[in-house]
Amino acid sequence: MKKVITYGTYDLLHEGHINLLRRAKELGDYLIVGVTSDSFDRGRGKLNVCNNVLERIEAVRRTGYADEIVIEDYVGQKIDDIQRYDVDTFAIGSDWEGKFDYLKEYCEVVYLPRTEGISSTMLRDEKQRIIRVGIAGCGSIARRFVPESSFVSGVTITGIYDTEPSAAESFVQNLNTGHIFDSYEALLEGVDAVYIATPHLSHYRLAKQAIVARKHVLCEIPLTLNREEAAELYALAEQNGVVLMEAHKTAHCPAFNHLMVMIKSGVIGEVVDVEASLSRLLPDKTRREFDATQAGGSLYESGSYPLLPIFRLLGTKYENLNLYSRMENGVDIFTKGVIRYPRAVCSFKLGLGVKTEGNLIISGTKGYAYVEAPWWKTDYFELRYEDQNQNKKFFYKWDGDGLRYEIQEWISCILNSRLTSSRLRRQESIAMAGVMQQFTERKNFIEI
Ligand code: C2G
Repeated sequence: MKKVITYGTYDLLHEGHINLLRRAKELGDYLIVGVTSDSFDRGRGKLNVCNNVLERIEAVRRTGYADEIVIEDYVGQKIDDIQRYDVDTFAIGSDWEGKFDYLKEYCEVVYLPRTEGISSTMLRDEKQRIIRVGIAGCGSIARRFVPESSFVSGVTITGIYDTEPSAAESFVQNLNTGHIFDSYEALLEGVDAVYIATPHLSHYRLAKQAIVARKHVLCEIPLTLNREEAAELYALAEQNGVVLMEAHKTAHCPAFNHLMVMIKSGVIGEVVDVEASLSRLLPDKTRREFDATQAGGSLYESGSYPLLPIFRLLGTKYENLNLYSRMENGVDIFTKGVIRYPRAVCSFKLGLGVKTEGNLIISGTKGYAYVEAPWWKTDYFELRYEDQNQNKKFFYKWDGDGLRYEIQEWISCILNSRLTSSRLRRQESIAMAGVMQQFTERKNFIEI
């Protein structure tokens, strides 16, 4: 019996896929079809796949050509499959010509003619609603947003607004994108959604204005520096039927999310301690980050990052939070926070004027997780145990600046009318604003 194997994503299964499967089947007596897993596709940069793996498997099954379907989940699996299933022929479309010649060591490799004029990308574009996004504020993070958004389908950058017209002009010229609006109101009128990347203190006002105008909002961290304001914005977004998301990169990091669900499943036992740190020494003290009138300082700047694993693993109902800060010209150049829960204690360190090891350690009754810096955009972590033979290392992919993951989730929430994302729950975002507020009010606060 001659065995043939072929692989694909088979998203929005179309005539091109069906022709390919038929031709592959005709090459032998038994056809094995490898369908990519969702995480494997994300890992190879396919962020816009519409059907999930179960739907794609079902679509392949319904063609009637596959005698067996397997899931492709890792790089190198093709060699393993060919040997495991004793495959005679590997077949793939001609768009891959030459790319799989390395498999010739294991079996015959055949490139079959690709069907012209049809592709999953084309079908996705046809059925895709395009969300017109406006950008408010054109600092360095907004500059990264534009190229990152090009990896997500369904988004177009319509325009930009900045209080500084010259900054907006150089932004549009350098990035060759959008149109300059001369007021925030005009920007809101011309778009479906807005990305707010302005200084912290304007977030609440701009987000509220957008939500009331029924525009979806992706707002840079920190969403607000006040718990009531954050809660009000989420309630308002719900009433107006729009998506409000805080642009928290770590919340969308694939490795971080996998670590969180593994720990929730008990791989290190009960979590007793989370330590998370992040420091970035900025020598230029004239920057916004050191300006007390613009809510500069370590906690406002990056507190949302360490608070995420703490709140995700232990919840937002802590018993007590103490803050210890080194202040300089009215801003904290270093803050250490200690959060007590009934059966756990967590701490975080943040520095703009103090350097420290930026790692994340989660300690449990059976073992601990170690994530080295930069853990907030990690592609690697380890689970460690008393018996070192049990230790495990996990590797992932983090593409580009990583903003594409949050943009993709935001757009997907908008297109699917999902008002909340499980990646950053409302109560977590509101609790983060509560911590900022406690600092502003100098409650349980000691200057060191
Ligand atoms: N195909 C085709 N004609 C088209 C479109 C796709 O013949 N118009 C073929 C592809 O060449 C491939 C198969 O259909 O052999 C599946 O295509 P995709 O779903 O796009 O999967 P792909 O990204 O090519 O993944 O490990 C996965 C493989 O590398 C292939």
